[in-house]
Formats: sequence, structure tokens, C-alpha cells
Amino acid sequence: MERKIDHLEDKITISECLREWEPHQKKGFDPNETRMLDIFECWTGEKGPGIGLVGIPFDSAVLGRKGAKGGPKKIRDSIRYFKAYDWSKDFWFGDEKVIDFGDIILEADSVVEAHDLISEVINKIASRGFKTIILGGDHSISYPIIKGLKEANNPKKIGLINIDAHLDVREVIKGRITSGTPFRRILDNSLVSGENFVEIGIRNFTNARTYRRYVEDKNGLIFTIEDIREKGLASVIEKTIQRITKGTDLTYISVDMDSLDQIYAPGVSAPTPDGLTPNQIMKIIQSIAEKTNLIGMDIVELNPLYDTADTTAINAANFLVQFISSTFWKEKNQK
Ligand SMILES: [Mn+2]
Repeated sequence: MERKIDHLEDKITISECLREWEPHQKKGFDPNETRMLDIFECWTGEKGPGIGLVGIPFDSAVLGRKGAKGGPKKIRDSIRYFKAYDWSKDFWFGDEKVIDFGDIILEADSVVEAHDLISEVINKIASRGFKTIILGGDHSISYPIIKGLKEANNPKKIGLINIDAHLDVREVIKGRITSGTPFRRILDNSLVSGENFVEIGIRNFTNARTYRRYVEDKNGLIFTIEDIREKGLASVIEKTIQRITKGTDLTYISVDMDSLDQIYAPGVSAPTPDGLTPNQIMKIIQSIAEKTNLIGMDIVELNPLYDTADTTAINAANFLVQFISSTFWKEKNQK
């Protein structure tokens, strides 16, 4: 089954809605538990507010090992391991719904054209009032995602966190837009102010001095893996929240799976040792969702071709579940 969004029909096909391809569509055998899978519903024209899920199986701009276009399907597959119950808060959210917009099948001749289509789709979903989880795909998609969100929410300002081993602020050289360029394009096009931009998890020996200086000159805030060890995660989160909420209305998180230590994430485009633990990323997502106006998150650079026992994919799904749980929890508890 294929569905279409508004008048983008000729360019974009939305398909692969989770509940359609999920081989275990029927309810679980145990009526005492609610599986995460059971709270997803295929989009049939609903308006928000709510949480939306969309996949972007696009890896034409990847700098590392190709294969990230297989990310959305593998993350969806891995949702099966989770329940709609947050033990830490004794919070059951099995009566909530997440609207699945499916995967965007792009028919584009160039990266630029593909990015324009991604922006349009994200704009449409956000304009309908959905907070959005985007499954990549290579990291280049964060630029058109932020562009679409900015257009949908103008003139509101967005604070942005990139959880990543790499800065991803490369120069676009000879017109080549890559998975290493998204945040430079976001900052240079003033979609986000450098003051409201934070990078967490940056590694030693994996970045260029020129790009460090670029972020520093833009007044961006960088926390390396060593900074987290020295300062502690709670302090890093506190300083991050100060930055991304300073003069802004909305916040957004980009999660590059290579921010995780290689041991938790063998299946990425650019494997990198000495990284974050899954728990540290969960804590960041939880805090930002609870304490700021978080409108979206992307999970990018999962490359299933190199994954071992779906380790990376299941970690990615765990991040998705944390976003959903914390977002619903905040809605229930903020008033
Ligand atoms: Mn990246």
C-alpha cells in the first residue's frame, strides 16, 4: 500500500508504514503487556498534535561505508523488543498513539533535489502539529530536516544538539554535499544560531582543527567525550539546556549512531572507538524532552550491513522509545 502527502504526489511516495510490513501484526499473546508496536498507527490523514514517525532511507551523501539507507527498516524491526511502559517513572503509555508516516521513497536526481523534497515533507508533517522522529539515512538529512522545521515554525527559533563523534561542519567543496556538512549548512544559513548549537560526544583524532575553530567562531558549544568524563554528564546536560533554550522557542536533537562507543555500535557508516554509552544518550534525550520544548529528533548513520546481532539497530530503537516515553510523560505532567 502506498500513501501520499498533499500535492507532493508526483515526487514522493510514502510507504513502509510500520504496521503494514510488521510480520506480527496481531496483538501479542499476553494481554497484561502493551508492546511499543501496538501504539503505532499508519497515518491516514490525521492532524496533530501528536508524535509522528517517518523514515528517510537515503544514503547518497554518505562519506563512510554505504548502507545507511537500510536504517529505517532495521530500527522499525527492532521496536518489537520494547514495551510501552517506563519502569523508571512507573509510567504506562499504552493508550497513546504514535502516527507512522512511513518511509519517504525519494525519486531525485541529485542530493540537492532529494534534500528539497525532505524539507517539504518535514515541513508538512510539522505544520500538521506533529513532533517528529526521523529515521535515517545518512547525516546529510539533518540540514533539510531543520530547514523544513524552521519553515513550518517560522519565526520561532530552534536550539539544536548534535550527539556525534564528529562535528559534521565540513565545507561544501566543489559543490559536494555530504554526511559531513549538515551543521555548517544549518549555521551558515542561519537556521540555528551558533549560540544555540551544542555538539556532544566529539572524539579525539577524528576531527580537523579548522572545523573546531569554525564551531568556536560561531559560538557553538562542544563537549568532547573527555569533557563528559571530567565534568560529569549532569553538568554537561545542564549547560546544554542553558544554551539551546537561550532566546529560543523550540529544541531538536540529532543522534548520530557513531556517537556511541564502537562496542555498542558496530553498524555505522564511520565506526569510532572511545565513545558514549547507550545510557548516557538515553539520559540526554530524557532530560531534553522533559525540560525543553523538544519538537523532533533524528537517528542517523545506522548501517545494518555492518551491524552485529542488530546491536546498533536495537540501541537506535531504544533511543526512539525514550523520546516517545519522555514526550508523553511531559505532556501528562507539565500541567
Ligand atoms: Mn555525523
